[in-house]
Amino acid sequence: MTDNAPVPIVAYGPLYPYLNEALARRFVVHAVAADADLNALSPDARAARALVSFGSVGAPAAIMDALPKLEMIGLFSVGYDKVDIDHARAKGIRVTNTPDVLTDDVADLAVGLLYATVRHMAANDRMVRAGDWARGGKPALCGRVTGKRIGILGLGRIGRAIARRLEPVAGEILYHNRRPVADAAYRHVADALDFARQSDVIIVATSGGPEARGLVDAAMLDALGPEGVVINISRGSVIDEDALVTALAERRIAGAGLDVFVNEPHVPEALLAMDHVVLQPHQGSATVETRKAMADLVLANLDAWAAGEPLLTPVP
Ligand code: 8YV
Repeated sequence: MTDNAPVPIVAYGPLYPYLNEALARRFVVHAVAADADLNALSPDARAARALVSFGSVGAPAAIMDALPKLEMIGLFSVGYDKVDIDHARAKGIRVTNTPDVLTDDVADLAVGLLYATVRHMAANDRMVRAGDWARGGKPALCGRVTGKRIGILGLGRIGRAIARRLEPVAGEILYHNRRPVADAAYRHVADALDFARQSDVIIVATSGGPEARGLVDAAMLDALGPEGVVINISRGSVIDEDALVTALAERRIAGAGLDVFVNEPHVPEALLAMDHVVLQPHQGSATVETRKAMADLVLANLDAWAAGEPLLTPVP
């Protein structure tokens, strides 16, 4: 910082209230809606030197171009697929995210979704509430989790945390990454279709973005097969969503547990009527403790930037 004048920043899209309040104590905050007309920004907002944004809103090139003094983007998420990283790099804008602090909660949700899906927990809950059980209805028998071959697609921080949780119950844990992970005790399967064929469950834990788009396609779902289950806590775009809906509708796979979708908050209509699907409104990191830890990490990065110190968690 060059002087002690209050630093203007932009809060882009809705933010978590605790974060909003903490930002307001440090900076002059200009709220800009995610769908705002960027040509109509006030001169004060255009003077912003930092921008804070939710993962689902990110920072497209247009908002960076609309803020000529922008130096730093503090992202309230680990995934930065909605930030135009190349554009930020070209403009010398630094970007931070919130890794590690959310790993355990996202992994917990993945495991919860696995059990909920395989054990028909959401459908059975609906059955009890509807009074069908009391009227003598018999829930269908379900599959089991214990002994299953769990395929982790993307053995990064979150993938490993999921694997650790499932070690005591899995028949085997295998993973598919571009390259084997040096210190991982699990079996690496280099070919995506082989990986799907050898898995009973695929848990999608890879990071999103263009390279991962449509990684799980119709061929992979068919390789997983009619007893197979897909869990996704990563990004909706990693799965070809149309192919997934069709495979579920045609029972070419057994079920899916989904926390993320291509066009959030909109979920493909067909999924809403399927009992073999468990749906969550993108809740991976949404615990009181983790959302606070994420906000604190955004703030710590901004404080470091404002003090001219090294950023804590810069996006690589
Ligand atoms: C967030 C997430 O809920 O961190 C991520 O990448 O997907 C979630 O933790 C969401 O993006 C909020 O910013």
